[in-house]
Amino acid sequence: MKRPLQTALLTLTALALLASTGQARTWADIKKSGTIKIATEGAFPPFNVLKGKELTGFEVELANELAKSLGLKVQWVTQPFDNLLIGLKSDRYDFVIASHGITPERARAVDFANPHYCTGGAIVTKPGGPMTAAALSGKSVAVQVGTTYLENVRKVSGVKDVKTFPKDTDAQAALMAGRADAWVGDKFTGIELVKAQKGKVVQGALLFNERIGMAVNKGNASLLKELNAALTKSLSDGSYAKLSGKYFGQDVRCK
Ligand code: LYS
Repeated sequence: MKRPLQTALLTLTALALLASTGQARTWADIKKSGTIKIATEGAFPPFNVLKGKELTGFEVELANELAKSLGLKVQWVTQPFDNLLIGLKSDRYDFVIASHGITPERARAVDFANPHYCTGGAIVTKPGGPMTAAALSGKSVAVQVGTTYLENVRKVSGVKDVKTFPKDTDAQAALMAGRADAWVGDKFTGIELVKAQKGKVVQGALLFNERIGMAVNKGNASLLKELNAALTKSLSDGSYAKLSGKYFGQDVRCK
């Protein structure tokens, strides 16, 4: 892809302009049907990952628990990351949980729930590679398209080449294969990669911090209210802490 920044900006602008079809199901509609339709990417371990036919991960389990506490069955949909908010705007599902950073641009197109975790974008490289923003000068960096990683890498001055990939795992593979000097991605995903690669890569500096939230279609206040209430309950009754401990060995809620 030649012009990742321009493409990303166009996508966001198009997204903000895309009129909702006005068919978003309200809380009353969803409650009546008994089933909530949730979309995720399914390619972002350990948050959401499709293993064979099984969809799992921290966000998948969290959303399943929230739906259960709301008395609903779940129907999951998986979509490439940069299609997720577009599908939401077209009312193809009720909400998205796919590690979206809450940004002003996205918040013009969709409404975000209270954050369900806090994280940051980190540099991962091979030993001896660039570990800081300054060290990225003159280097090539692999990132997933449509992400806050891309947005933030573009702000680092002097980067020689930003290589974009449809999937985060492809961007990681580019680093491993030596086709990029660094990969920028989620710090928790980075920790997993470092573990899996057993010393072949190391994690460097954080480029930015972000709050991650579920998204509903713009104006779907009744659904947003229920999601926030279920999340608040999970955060206070110990179920969130238990799930976070299972996946990360720590509590990843925003403090
Ligand atoms: N947190 C990043 C963002 O908001 C990426 C999330 C998912 C990447 N597969 O863009």
